[in-house]
This record gives sequence, C-alpha cells and structure tokens, in this order.
Amino acid sequence: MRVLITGIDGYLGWTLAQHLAERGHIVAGADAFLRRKWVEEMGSVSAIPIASIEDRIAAFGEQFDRQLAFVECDFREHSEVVEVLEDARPDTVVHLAECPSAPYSMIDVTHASFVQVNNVTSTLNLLFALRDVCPDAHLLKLGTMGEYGTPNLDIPEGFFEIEYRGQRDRLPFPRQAGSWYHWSKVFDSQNVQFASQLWGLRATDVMQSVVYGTHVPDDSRLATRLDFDEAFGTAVHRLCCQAVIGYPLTQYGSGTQRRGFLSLADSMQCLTLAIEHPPSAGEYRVFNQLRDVLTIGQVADLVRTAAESLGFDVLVEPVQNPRHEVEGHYYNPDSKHLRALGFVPAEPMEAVLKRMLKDLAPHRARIRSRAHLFEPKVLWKRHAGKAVQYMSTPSQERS
Ligand code: USQ
Repeated sequence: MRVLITGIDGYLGWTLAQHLAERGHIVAGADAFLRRKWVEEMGSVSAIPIASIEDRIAAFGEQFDRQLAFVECDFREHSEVVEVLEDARPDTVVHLAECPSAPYSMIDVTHASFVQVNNVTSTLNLLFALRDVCPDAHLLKLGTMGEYGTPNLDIPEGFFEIEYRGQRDRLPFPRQAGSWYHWSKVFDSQNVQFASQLWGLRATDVMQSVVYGTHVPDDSRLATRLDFDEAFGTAVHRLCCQAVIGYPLTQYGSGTQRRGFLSLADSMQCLTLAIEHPPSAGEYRVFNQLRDVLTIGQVADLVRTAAESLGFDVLVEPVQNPRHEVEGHYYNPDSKHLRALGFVPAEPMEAVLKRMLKDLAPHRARIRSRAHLFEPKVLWKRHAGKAVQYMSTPSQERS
C-alpha cells in the first residue's frame, strides 16, 4: 500500500514510517518541523537525541533499501496539501500533523488559539484535498480518548444507541474535553465525520490513549524522539525520565485520575491494523485505542518498581494538580473494534518500562540539565494576567 504520513518527523510518525516499511508498504511523509520548535520553545529537547531530517531520510534509505519520499509541508496551507497528495497519490493518509499537547494549549489565549487553528485548519485542508485529489484514499486520523472526558458512564467507540422521549437513534457519544487542545480534536472528529457523509470519504478516527515507549534501533538516526517537558512530555515519559535521574515522580494531585495507556509497539500494531483493513467508501468509524486502564498513582508505582529493579532510587512525590480534572472517577471505555481486527497486546507495561529506563539511562546528563522542566507551571485555572515563563508567541513560523 502507498501510505502518506503527515507529521512523519514526530514521535509516532517516525516510528510508524519504519514499522510500515518493514511490512513492505511504500511510505511517503510530510512535515513542517513544528514539534521540534514547540519543544524548543518549552526550553527543552528530546531526551533521546534525534537526527536531522536529512540524516533520517538517509538512514531510512539504507535500512529499507528504498527512498523515503519526503516533502516539507505546512498543512495550514491548502495549496501545499494538494501538492503533497498529488505527488504521493496515497491509498492511505495517516494524519499526525497536529499539535498534540493539552498543557501547551492552556498557556494563554495565543497558544489556545494557535492549537485550535493549526489543528482544525490542517484537517480541513486535508479533507478538501482528499476530496479533490484522491477521494478513494483512506484517512486515518488521530483523535484522543480525551475527547470523551471522564463521564460516569461506559464509553462506547464513538457512537451509542439512545432512547429519548420514545424515539431511538444512534448518535455520537457526548464529548466533554478537558483542554483547548482536546476540544480541537473534538472539532476535527466532527469535521471528518461530516466530510465522510458529504463526499463519501472513508475515514477512521482513532481515539488514542496515552502512549509510552522508546524506539531506539541500532542506527541512532532511526531513533524516535521522547519528550519530558511539561507540555510535550506525557505522563509515563516524564515519570521515566524523572526516575533515571532520581527526581521525585511528579504524580499530579491524588493520582486517582484514570486514563487508558498503550505502548508505542501496541500503537503501531493498532494503526497498522486500521491501515490494512480500510473502511468502505462513506464510512466514518471510530476505534478506541488502549490496552490498560490505570490510575496515575498505579503508573507511578509501576515506574518506581521497574526503576528500583534496575538499581535506581525512586520516590513518588505528589504535586498540586495544575490541571482542572476530576481525580476520583468512573472510567470504563470500550475497545473492541481493534481487537476484532486482530489486535493482541504485546509486552506488559512492566517490561516496556524497564526497556524505556534502560534506553533513557545513557541520557541522564541531558535530562538532569533540564530537571527544572519537571515542575508544572501551566495552570488550567490561572487567573487572567498572570504570565507563565514560556514565550507568549507560539512557534508557528516555518523553518
Ligand atoms: N500527569 C501527572 N504527572 C505528570 C504529567 C501528567 O500526574 O507529570 C497526569 C495528568 O494530570 C493527567 C494524566 O497524567 O491526569 C495524563 O496526562 P498526559 O500529559 O500524559 O496526557 P494528556 O494531557 O491527556 O495528553 C496525552 C497526549 C495527547 C493524547 C492524550 C491521550 O499529549 O496527545 O491525546 O494523551 S488521553 O489522555 O487519553 O486523552
């Protein structure tokens, strides 16, 4: 299959490109390198050093004996998106070219508006370009479990049957996002669903949970990034980076908030299953993508146990929760669709955590020199006018 990955330079994109190439797919990619700039804006770097795009492309060619067709593209520019699709003529587009950070979107109005405009515009541009250039291609769009929030009900995969005043219907399950970023993904989901109905596009919306894991092949140019700053470091990544330098694990609040978790390898398996089993024309389907449901406190304990087994000294030190989120709540999402396609989770979290800690250990100095980034500074309910230390202008200019 010909697969175009938008956002190929990111955490998931760079790993997925290699995973698909190993399976014999023809991979093309596009990126505007915004993730590198956002992390720089947060004063950080990837804990695992990453190569330039030129070196990545060279390593890909050597590893898979096939050139990676790459183009720099800003997905906010419709004409650029059209050109990318005309060149790639993909069977599938995996759309990862969005800003993935809830904290980044909560810094201030400039960042909130940037994240929403960037994400919604990019997806709209892609939808229109798909309609005009390759209407038969499958759009695999990355959504987030955070779109649903934490309702006191089981969470179905996108839709549910409801009876109201004697009438029945199948409707989208209510969305109750918890950050401006998560709302941008809600808007995306609705736009993708509408475009499928309107133009007969085939689309999969993957409600992904918190993904964790390293990808560090022998050739270091093929390694994927792993962030630990407050905005782009997700919970497990931050806790693992803290563990290897002996920094107390920053469990937010009581740690009783529950989330879905999924290893990077499992995420690759799920995305590949969705790619290799496309929906029919006009079909908009939703997959909840997770393996374990755990509280943050349980995750911190798992990281501590894994780290102690490797000889690290680890403390869990709850910090005041910077976010506005429910801490003790019901959480029971369905995740049957991917299993029905054949998803069998690989390694348990404990094993993946140990490998992550081993992969991160050589980079302790790099992490330690930025340990101040572990303290959360972006407050969800901050009063207007109180500035945070990050730059007020999002990194959105092209390189
Ligand atoms: N948390 C801590 N300590 C930390 C960082 C986070 O306790 O140092 C807690 C947060 O309070 C939250 C939970 O961990 O309750 C998850 O936070 P996160 O930063 O790992 O994840 P989140 O902000 O929800 O966003 C991440 C990705 C996003 C993806 C989402 C999936 O950045 O792109 O959409 O995970 S989900 O969480 O299922 O919505």
